Amino acid sequence: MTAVLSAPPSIENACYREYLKALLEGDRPRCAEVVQEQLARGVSLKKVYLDLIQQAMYEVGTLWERNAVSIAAEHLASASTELLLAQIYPQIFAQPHKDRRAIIACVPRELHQIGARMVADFFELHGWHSFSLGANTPTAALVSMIRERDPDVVGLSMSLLFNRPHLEAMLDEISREFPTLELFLGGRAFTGDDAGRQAREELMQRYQKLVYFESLNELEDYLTNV
Ligand code: B12
Repeated sequence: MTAVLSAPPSIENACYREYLKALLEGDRPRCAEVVQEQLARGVSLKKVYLDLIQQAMYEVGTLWERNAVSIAAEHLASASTELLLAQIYPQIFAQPHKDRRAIIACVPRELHQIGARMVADFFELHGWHSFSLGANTPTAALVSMIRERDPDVVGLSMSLLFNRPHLEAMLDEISREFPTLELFLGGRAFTGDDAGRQAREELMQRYQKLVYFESLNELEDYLTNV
């Protein structure tokens, strides 16, 4: 008899809706339960990150844009999400580690740090040591940490296209000081519309070591093949 291979489990819509409802209500225990239930069902961490946590934050943004939820609700959802990521982190950190290091930071003035944090976790999940510097990282601080930690990769996150001058100033400085360092770029500023696409193409032409990653899927390809 031939064994039937079942597809890896995914997040079901009802589960996603329940998570989003709990997130908007500020019901952190229920959010945490949903996350743990999905991981226990065998849903991959990548799917939990992308199809539950990220998807819900994008929807919170759409609801906020339409005035369907308040700014306070958006802040609450962000704070709860960061707490959930911190709760998942010990499971990620349990992976065996290799001698590879990545520093992940948001460009100056950039306050959107959840994506950068997920990226740092994802490096960790693949056995790298990651150092997540969070929102609004000053260039001088990043440069001194690069000197200190000697990373294999530095990843920069930017959600707002109007922060591009700060990103370029940061890239100028890093490229001058560390010309052979691999630089990764990502964030909502570069996804979706033409302006974002054009910006990332111009940046990759200008900075030879810069590589753009649309999502954790492309990053996973890199991390499993490196
Ligand atoms: C939460 C949130 C906030 C929070 C952030 C809190 C925090 N702790 O991070 C706060 C309240 C601070 C905030 C503020 C603002 N926000 Co806001 N925010 C959001 C929201 C709802 C969710 C962001 C998020 O967490 N996404 C989830 C993460 C996981 O997704 P991600 O960032 O895209 O990251 C993934 C990928 O992009 C990629 N990636 C990201 N970085 C990197 C880096 C590397 C190296 C790699 C490889 C990959 C990678 O991998 C990640 C995982 O898959 C978005 C809505 C949205 N659609 O994104 C609006 C949104 C980004 N915000 C918006 C705006 C306008 C603002 C404000 C200007 C509002 C205001 N008037 O004050 C300010 C600006 C603050 C600033 N200077 O940065 C707009 C931007 C619109 C635009 N066209 O640019 C959005 C899209 C909302 C909307 N629908 O209009 N915001």
